[in-house]
Amino acid sequence: MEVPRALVQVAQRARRVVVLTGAGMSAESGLSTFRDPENGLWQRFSAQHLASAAAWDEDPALVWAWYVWRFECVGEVQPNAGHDAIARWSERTDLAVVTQNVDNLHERAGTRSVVHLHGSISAFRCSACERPHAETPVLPDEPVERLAPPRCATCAGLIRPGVVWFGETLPDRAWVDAVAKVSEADLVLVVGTSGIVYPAAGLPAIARSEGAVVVEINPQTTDISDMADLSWRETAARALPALVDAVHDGECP
Ligand code: BV8
Ligand code: ZN
Repeated sequence: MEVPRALVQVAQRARRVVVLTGAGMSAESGLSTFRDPENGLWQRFSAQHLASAAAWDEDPALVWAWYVWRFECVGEVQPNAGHDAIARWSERTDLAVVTQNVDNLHERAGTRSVVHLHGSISAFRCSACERPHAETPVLPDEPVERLAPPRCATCAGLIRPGVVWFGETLPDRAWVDAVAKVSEADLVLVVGTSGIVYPAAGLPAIARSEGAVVVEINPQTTDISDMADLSWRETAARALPALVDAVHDGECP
């Protein structure tokens, strides 16, 4: 596969690299993105609605069932060649991942520096006293549309997924880390995001304003395409291994 020459040159020179990822990064692992509807049971629901505090207040059993289903999906898939390439690159370069994804595929591929802007689907906590909840949920054999959330052992509050819902602010630490990393980067790769959800979608512009080269990897145009220095219309699992090979081939061992 032909890798854009300008990208290889920038990547070889880059001392600090940040990879911003969205749902498209995990698509080739078999996880649905937010734009292309879930298949089967959940296609009747808008992901953006279910991923909101309003939906939780309205019907916690519906929202809980959806998250337990997604939690199980993440457990059933593997990191793809794109996740693996980023992990390989991170062993030889100062590289950090800043992700909107709540799955743990970057970590399972071996990338150590991962900032989760929107939380993690494998972290659960009490919606009342915020205490972490260690037990991992299990889905009944038959797919269900509604499943009662467990109760907190301390205050009997409802246990919720450790993700950031629409209308909720991002964890301070994660946001401050993300802004610092993109502001110090030489190269920021924006992989598999439609660039619609804020404040995450504002990070590429912050990076550019601080002098980073911004390169988009996405088969489709997005709300970020105009401000990117270069857009490579390719998929994550095809483009990233080719790029990392090209970067390392050019380097003296
Ligand atoms: C907040 C966790 C303070 C849960 C998620 C400014 C302007 C307008 C609106 C707002 C604004 N500021 C705040 C808002 C409101 C809102 C927002 O942005 N709304 C949007 C929809 C307009 N933001 C918030 O509520 C945020 N909180 O701002 O708090 C506040 C509060 C109220 C009012 C003001 C301020 C919290 C947002 C976080 C919500 N939680 N996830 C869960 O996952 O269940 S967001 C969730 O959706 C994901 O984490 C991700 O961020 C987003 C999905 O976007 P993508 O990842 O980009 O995925 P998408 O499906 O859209 O696109 C996939 C892309 O991949 C496509 O481009 C496709 O072409 C590409 N692709 C497909 N296959 C591949 C591929 N690319 C490469 N390879 C492939 N193989
Ligand atoms: Zn509690």
